[in-house]
Amino acid sequence: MGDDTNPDRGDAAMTRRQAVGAFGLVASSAAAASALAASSNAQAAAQGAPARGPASLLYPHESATRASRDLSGLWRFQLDPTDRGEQDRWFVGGLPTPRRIPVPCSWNDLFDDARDYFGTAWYETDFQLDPGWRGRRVCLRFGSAVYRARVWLNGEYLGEHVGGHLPFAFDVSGLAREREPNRLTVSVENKPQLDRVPSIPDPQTARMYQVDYPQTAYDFFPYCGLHRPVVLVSTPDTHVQDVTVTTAFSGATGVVDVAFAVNANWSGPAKLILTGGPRPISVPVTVENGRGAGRLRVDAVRAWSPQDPFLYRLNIRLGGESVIDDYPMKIGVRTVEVRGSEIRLNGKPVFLTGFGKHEDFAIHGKGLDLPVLVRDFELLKWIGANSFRTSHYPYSEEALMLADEYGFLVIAETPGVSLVFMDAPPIIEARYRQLEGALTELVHRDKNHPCVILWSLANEPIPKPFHTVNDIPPGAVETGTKFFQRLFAHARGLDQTRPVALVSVQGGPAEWVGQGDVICANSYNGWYVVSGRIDEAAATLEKEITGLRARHGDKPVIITEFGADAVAGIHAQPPEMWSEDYQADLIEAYWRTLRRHPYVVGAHPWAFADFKTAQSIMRVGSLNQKGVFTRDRRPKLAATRLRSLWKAAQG
Ligand code: GCB
Repeated sequence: MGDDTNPDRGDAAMTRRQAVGAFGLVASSAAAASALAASSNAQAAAQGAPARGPASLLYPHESATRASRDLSGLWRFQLDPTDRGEQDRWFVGGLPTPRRIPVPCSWNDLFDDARDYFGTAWYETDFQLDPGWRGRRVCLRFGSAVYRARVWLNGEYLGEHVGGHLPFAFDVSGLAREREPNRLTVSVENKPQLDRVPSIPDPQTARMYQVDYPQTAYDFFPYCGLHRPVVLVSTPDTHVQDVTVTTAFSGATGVVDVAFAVNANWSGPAKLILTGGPRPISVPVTVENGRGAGRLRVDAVRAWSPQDPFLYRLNIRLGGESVIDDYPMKIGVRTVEVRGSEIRLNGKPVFLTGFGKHEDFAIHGKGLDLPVLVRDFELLKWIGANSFRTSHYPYSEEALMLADEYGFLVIAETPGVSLVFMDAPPIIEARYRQLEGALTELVHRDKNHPCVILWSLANEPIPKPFHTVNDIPPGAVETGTKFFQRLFAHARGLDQTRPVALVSVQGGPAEWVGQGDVICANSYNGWYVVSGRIDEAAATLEKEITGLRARHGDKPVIITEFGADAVAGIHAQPPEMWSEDYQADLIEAYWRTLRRHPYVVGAHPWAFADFKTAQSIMRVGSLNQKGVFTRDRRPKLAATRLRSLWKAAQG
């Protein structure tokens, strides 16, 4: 936690810079960095600090050449309902009447006046640079801020990032003072807007017959704030900026291709070193104009899989005799592909058991919560799950790293939840650009995780919002078709090594879903439709999946959501809706039906645990209670039922 008194409050040279980049962290931080470089490189030079450049987004793993400091703790915090903070230059003078807030955490469950607050809020902390970092490159890295963050250091504007759930960073070399305290100020704003992703339904065009509070077009609480750690990262001036690892097999030999980038167009010798196998493997590489690439061949390779999630350690080491930079990371050697109606991992078909989840817990909201993360993964193992979907946004990097270690297969989803296509073209285009940017950032962040086997571009896009009485506007389906053609092409351009899909509802529209390599469908027979009738629900499901097969040829199908709300402790015989018995029986009926169709390659009941939603007539206690576990992770009847079904299926 920083000190409340800052001797420098207010006297930093202040140049207010324009916000940069519509959405891109790369664009915004790079543009901000070059703007800053012009004005304050003199200060950097005076401190012997490197000239600023674009900040790397690599996860800040430490090594002999790299260190990081997590600024998590109790920061100062102030709501700004009239948006006066920028005008009144709170980033110079400090927050006028702050209270304490933990970072990372959502603000909504902490303060009564902040639960339904979706405007601008300000965060502030002080830190001292490590004296050992003198003269080194220092970056400031945010794991995630929902939704739009603007950042100042010692009164200097660094830039902004728009869109939650993904990291952004700024090079602050020279700007972070070495001998005096530094003040970091961040404004975070989460106004519900039509042109954002996710968006709200347009009250002008959508006539709603059911309105939630706060109004969201999606079914989870719109938590906001600094949700993931804010970290200072110190690297050598010349450093590895980005790494892409792809793996393949040649017989029993693993083939690991590594391409990497070094800042400032550096050229020189480097080495790739792989350890963890019987003996280290090292390959020399020549870096030219900031680009290096090499291939490691691993004899008798241990392939990564849920059964054996073995990770090798890869070091990208710049320099010859004396090491300039060393970036360490863990990698798994595996392949994933769609062949006919199968998803194949390392050449063998897999069947996905698991859940759609949420980052959600009482009081923390969507703030990174490592104990909950570990407990969830333990429960996933206990129940016999081998996979999960990051519904409905990118999860923390810590979750992905842990999934690599536990051996979970991950469907990694963008924040594109509940997209609709009845709004004006400029709104749809703004959403497209936001989503395309988020997808770029997501693939860039998670491309090296062996656990990620499928990109999900969206969850339940629909021509018009649910709960509206309007007809589907003419052209909405075609507009969506074009939208997804662009998005699929973009995804496939970013990553040729993984299949891509979108998650549909009510099977359609077929023109959108069919663009995927895998057909992912959510299905709520027995709940929203065919309510209360489990046998009929199973018969309707049967028709649904044979319909998907007829429409989409031999592509593999995953039923990515199904289930029923169950209030823990409610029982009924015969089973009826909202009871634990009904939920367990419905899930079992789905499971048995799905298993009769060999092209169905995954069954994910919705959801792993109960989670917070907006207030509505549909959600008892403002919770979606389709969890197989309660919000505090106690198993409902469905959990023990699934455990025996899944264990039996695994033999
Ligand atoms: C869905 C959505 C999910 C909801 C779920 C429900 O189809 O994808 O976000 O929470 O239904 O329970 O209504």
